[in-house]
Amino acid sequence: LVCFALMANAHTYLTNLTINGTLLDEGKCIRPPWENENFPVKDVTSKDLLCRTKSMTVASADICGIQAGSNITVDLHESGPGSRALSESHRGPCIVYMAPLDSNGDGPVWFKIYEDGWDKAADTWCVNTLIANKGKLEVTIPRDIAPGNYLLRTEVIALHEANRVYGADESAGAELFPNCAQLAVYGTGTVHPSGVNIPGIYDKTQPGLHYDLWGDSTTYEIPGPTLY
Ligand SMILES: *[C@@H]1O[C@H](CO)[C@@H](O)[C@H](O)[C@H]1NC(C)=O
Ligand SMILES: *[C@@H]1O[C@H](CO)[C@@H](O)[C@H](O)[C@H]1NC(C)=O
Ligand SMILES: *[C@@H]1O[C@H](CO)[C@@H](O)[C@H](O)[C@H]1NC(C)=O
Ligand SMILES: [Cu+2]
Repeated sequence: LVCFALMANAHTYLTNLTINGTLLDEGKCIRPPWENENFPVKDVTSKDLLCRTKSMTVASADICGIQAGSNITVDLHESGPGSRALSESHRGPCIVYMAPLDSNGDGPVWFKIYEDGWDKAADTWCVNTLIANKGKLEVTIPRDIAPGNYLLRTEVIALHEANRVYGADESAGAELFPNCAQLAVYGTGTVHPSGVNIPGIYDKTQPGLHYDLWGDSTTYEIPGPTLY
């Protein structure tokens, strides 16, 4: 039982944002509050795929201001400040999406702003880089998007059980770790990017989610739409 309790938390979640070079307090602008939300989403048709919560009614109290075109650093950790990003066994890509905040994540609103998969030559996955960078991932907010409030959705996908399609047995399938944050984007942009539905974008059988880490693949296809 103790072992199960530990394993249940041995994944990763979004802890802190760094904006304008300043590390913000743990949980600031992050949605939902992380407590009890450190679990993998395996059913990609679940509402949990949105922000790892079925209930988008629980908003963060804050919306963090950021200039379009500037960078945000997100911090992902296994069990709070100081802990590792996640287990080395959890190899896979990192993907970041945005959507207008007033959509609450519903509808074809999500556009992809960042992705990092597998560097075959170096045999390095985004997760390896994330662990080496002590959980930090730096992402650029597109310069040309219209000012306004947005959801930022970070996603790490762990492929260690993804050689079997989700549902094939109890542990089969990729582990997805989505988290969201609330941002107020400033700038002079005018673009309202078209988007996709979450859930709805992924299929458990697609090659980016059904993938054998130890097989003889020479490529990895990052799931989701093309980059904005
Ligand atoms: C996140 O912020 C808290 C302060 O709220 C700080 O103690 C902690 O070290 C920060 N976490 C990381 C990973 O920097
Ligand atoms: C970052 O700087 C912008 C000005 O460029 C400001 O509007 C915003 O509130 C700052 N964000 C934080 C979190 O301090
Ligand atoms: C912003 O982040 C990108 C990676 O997404 C990086 O290439 C770039 O150097 C960063 N820019 C600054 C000013 O730190
Ligand atoms: Cu895990």
